[in-house]
Amino acid sequence: MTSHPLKLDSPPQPGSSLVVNASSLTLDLPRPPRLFYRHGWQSWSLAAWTDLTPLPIQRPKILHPLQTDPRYANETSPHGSWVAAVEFEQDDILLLGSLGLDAHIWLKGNQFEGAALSVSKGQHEADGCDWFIARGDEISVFAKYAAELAIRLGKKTDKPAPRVWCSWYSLYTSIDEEILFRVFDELNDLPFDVLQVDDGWQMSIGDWEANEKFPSGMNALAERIKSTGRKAGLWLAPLIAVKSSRLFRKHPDWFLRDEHGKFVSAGFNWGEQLYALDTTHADVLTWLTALMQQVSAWGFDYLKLDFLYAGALPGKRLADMPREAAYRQALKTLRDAMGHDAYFLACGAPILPSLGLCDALRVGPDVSAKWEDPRDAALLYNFTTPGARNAVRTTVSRLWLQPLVAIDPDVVYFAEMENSLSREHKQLLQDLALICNFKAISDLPQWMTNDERETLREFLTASPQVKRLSRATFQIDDRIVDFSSALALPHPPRGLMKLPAMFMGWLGNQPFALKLFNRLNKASFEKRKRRLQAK
Ligand code: 9PG
Repeated sequence: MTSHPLKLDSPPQPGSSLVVNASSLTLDLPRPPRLFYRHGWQSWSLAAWTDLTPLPIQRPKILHPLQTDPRYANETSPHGSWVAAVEFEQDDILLLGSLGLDAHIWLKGNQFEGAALSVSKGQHEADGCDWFIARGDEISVFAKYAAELAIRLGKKTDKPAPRVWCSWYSLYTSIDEEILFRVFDELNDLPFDVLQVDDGWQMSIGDWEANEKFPSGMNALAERIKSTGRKAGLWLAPLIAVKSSRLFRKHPDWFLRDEHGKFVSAGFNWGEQLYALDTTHADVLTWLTALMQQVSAWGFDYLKLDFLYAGALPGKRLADMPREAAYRQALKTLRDAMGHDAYFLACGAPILPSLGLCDALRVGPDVSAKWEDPRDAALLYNFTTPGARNAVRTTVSRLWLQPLVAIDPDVVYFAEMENSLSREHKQLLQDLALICNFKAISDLPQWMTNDERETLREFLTASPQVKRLSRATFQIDDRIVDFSSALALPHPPRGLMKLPAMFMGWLGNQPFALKLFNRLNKASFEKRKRRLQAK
């Protein structure tokens, strides 16, 4: 079927919806809206209801490939990946959502514009691109959209929601087997289903073997966890590598390049430039399969696969296929190779193309033990960096995905120690985890008082009744929880504040500054570890 551009002069009546097939779509709005629902590309990218003024371009630009869809990072009109909505007044929302994988939507003046990119470039998808349009109250238009997506992409598995202890938000990369074994022992009486080892165990980004901090090897690590009857969890970022890795040095031809033959940047992290595998290479898929088989042979059966966006970055692939299709093929290969009994959490992952292929999906940025970093929020206008407020804002704005996949709001905190969140903010995170029914924690047992430990135990065993009351409010058993304080965006830098904003944007773009920042961070994690060892 060939798909054509389509122009619709009037949207559906309130309470109704329709599906149309078009390569691109223009939809006249019946009246000027007051709010816009912006949906970011991948787990960490901003999703929020905002007013109609264009948002400043988030900084620094060097991080665009790992924080946004780099293809649209410099757009100024309100826009979003796959789905957008406008609010005319309370309970009167118009949603335009793609049912295909490669669409982008803009609000231009009084019109929605949607484009399905592989189609408009002439590479017709076999069945064209379907678009879903609905008008009504927010909860029901998003629910109808989710139901249409479930038909096309698949939905939630019936695996029980895991209760996870994850090493990242306390030890960061400063993990070693001695410290983890101690933590596992001291957590023993708490009802966790998964103990998950995060970043820090591997030789290098690209070389997924135990480093010198894990002398007993990965088998022993998984065995130690499984001997207590729990699932062994492991973090990996299988679709990226750094240039210094053996993988990159051995197979530079496996990495994604642009049309000029230059390696495509997958962003900058750990003080290094990141590169993306081109998953349309048969050899890359074979390597990914072997990697997943290795990880499951070690004994890990809960996998947090991270930085997955790299598989869908724009670039010139060996096989000419839409980037989202290339990504989905890679994800399916990873999924099949790890086994369907394993629990698969996708992170840093493009949202729509991950549906149906993973058990859980991170739907917001990382939390941290801080509410908000004023440098990132007010100067860089970046809402994808770690922080509790950023995580709550984007996760609450993506709760409509719940019928499709288990949604991971990231970890919550209980300990006072090493944490600057107020009690109220800790409670908001815990409440959001109850709403998502995805409970993950990183607090170290050594940090917790007896009371904190008991509160954590209650949290892990709770299964409250949850009811959504409005965009920002929920009823959890007999309590009302209000997330409004997290949802708003701060003002863009104004007046004299524009100067430090420009300076920070420039500084954040310099590899030397990011390297230095990374070193300082690492030093503080190491210091924290020494404090712990002294206890
Ligand atoms: C390990 C971490 C943790 C964490 C993941 C991911 O620059 N960034 O925008 C950026 C965002 C998230 C991030 C790293 C960098 O963290 O979400 O849970 O596993 O990797 O390195």
